[in-house]
Amino acid sequence: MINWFLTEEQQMIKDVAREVADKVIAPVSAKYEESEEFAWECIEACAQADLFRVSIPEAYGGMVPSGSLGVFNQCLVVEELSRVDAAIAVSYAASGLGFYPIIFFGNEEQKQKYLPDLADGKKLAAFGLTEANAGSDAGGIQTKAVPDGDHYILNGTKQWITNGGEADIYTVIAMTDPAKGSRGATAFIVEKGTPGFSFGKKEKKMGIRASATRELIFQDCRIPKENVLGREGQGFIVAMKTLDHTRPGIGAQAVGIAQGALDDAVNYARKRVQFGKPIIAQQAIQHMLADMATSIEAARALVYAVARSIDAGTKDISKESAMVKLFCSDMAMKVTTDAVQVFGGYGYMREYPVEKRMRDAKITQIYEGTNQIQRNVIGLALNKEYAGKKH
Ligand code: COS
Repeated sequence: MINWFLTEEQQMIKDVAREVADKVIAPVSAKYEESEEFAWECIEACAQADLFRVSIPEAYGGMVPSGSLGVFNQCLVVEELSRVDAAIAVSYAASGLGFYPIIFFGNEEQKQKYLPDLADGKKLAAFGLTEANAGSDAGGIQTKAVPDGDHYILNGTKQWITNGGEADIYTVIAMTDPAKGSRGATAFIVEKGTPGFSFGKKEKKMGIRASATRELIFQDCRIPKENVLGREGQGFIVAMKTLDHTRPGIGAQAVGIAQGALDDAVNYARKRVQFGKPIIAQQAIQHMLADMATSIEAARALVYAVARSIDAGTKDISKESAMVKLFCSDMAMKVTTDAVQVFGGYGYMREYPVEKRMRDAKITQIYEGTNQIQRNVIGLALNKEYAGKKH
């Protein structure tokens, strides 16, 4: 076993998350997968276990001391929850995606107003960037926010928003000056219940079925000016900086999913007898399991290194954050596909847990920026880094 040299507090966070995952989530995971209902009882268990506090500053009800960010804590929790159920893990993690912009760009009043309830887990947050015609091309959003006295009027629709309809607090990116392109976007805090703000139908998905994915619909929705996050025109930066800090969490989710698949596969291979011996004694299976275990450890090491680096204050982290998301999600897709293979025909049956893990792994290659976009981010950063260097 690798010693990750967790502090006492980090070990406690990991242990508590594992306990919630094993005792509360595991017994109901299949039920929520089937019904596709939002697993409020699991979210409430996370709240009671103080798991929403791990990435919120102490000053606002969380447990992150000033000078740190809690990204590593968040990764530890997401990994443990994803080992058991990636849908419930993403419902937890998407609240972080929604509240990180408030932590990074919120003013004192906004932080005091919104963060304590999010730290208590009394409320969930969500992040509204994507639109029907603005997925990878996030700068192409069309939702508009037009100033009107001491308000802005929002019109437009956000698509595929995790926690949509369930969350109370939404960070929404809208165009305030479309002529300026990405420099004309602004971030807003929008509360559920604001007149003119409604939700589309719940999407039916390949995986992470217990998570809620809905449209956010704004029709002449009046948002007070004090709900602008950061400055007008800073919305694209708010979104990009947020994603730089949350993509390691997707890496952690992928590691958790893959670890769960490996656990299933090893346990199955030790019991399943063919040709007179457990299939784990067959080298073809042994080698698959060995590759799976090795790639999970490599991915975990990358998540932990980058998350710790972010917490330590490293500023320019876009490239490494993209690398975590890219490497871990591709790893999880491969590991979960191989886990299904180890199970053979049983792996293809919904009665066994591994096909769910394979379906859940797929989204980690897509959301928070497709892996093609991650490669663009990495490639552009390399080009910049090497410009002018002599080799
Ligand atoms: N941090 C700070 N600033 C950033 C940044 C980052 N990580 N990434 C870009 N910017 C800045 C750029 O410096 C540029 O600023 P200037 O206008 O001052 O030059 C501005 O933002 C626009 O950047 P760029 O021209 O690179 O933007 P593009 O429109 O080419 O888009 C990508 C860049 C593709 C990387 C971006 O749109 C992206 O990440 N897309 C995926 C979105 C995503 O993850 N969606 C999932 C939804 S959330 S679940």
